[in-house]
Amino acid sequence: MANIVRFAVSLDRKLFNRFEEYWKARGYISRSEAIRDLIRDALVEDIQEKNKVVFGTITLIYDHHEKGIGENLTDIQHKYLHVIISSMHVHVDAHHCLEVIAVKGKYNEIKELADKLITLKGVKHGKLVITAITP
Ligand code: NI
Repeated sequence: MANIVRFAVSLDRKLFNRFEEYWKARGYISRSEAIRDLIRDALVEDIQEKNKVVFGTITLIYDHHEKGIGENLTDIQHKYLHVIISSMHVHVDAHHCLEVIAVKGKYNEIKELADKLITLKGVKHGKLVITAITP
C-alpha cells in the first residue's frame, strides 16, 4: 500500500450530506471509490482538452421517415472512416431508429463528427460519450 495517498477534503455540511446520499445510492462500496471515479471523469475531460486519442460512442435516435436522413447519416460517416470503429443499428419502432457508433481518435475530430450527426434534421436526440484509459 506504499503507493496509496490519503488526503483530507473540507466540505460544506450540505454538500457532504448530498455526496453521502449520492455514492450510497449508486452502490459504491466506499466514499473513496466514488471519489476515485469522479477524479477519473475529470481527467478524461482534461485529456479531451489536450487533444489526445480517446474512445467514445455517439448515440442517435432518429425518425427514418425524415427525407434524406439515412443517406445523410451514411454520407457523413463515410467521411470519418478513420475514426469510426463500428456501428450498430436498431429498429426501435415503426418510425424510429437507434444508432450507436463506436469511435476512436483525436477528440476534436470525434466532436466534429458527433456535432454533424446530432444536428441533422430528423435526429431527435443524440449524445457523445467520451472515455479514455485513466490511472
Ligand atoms: Ni431502423
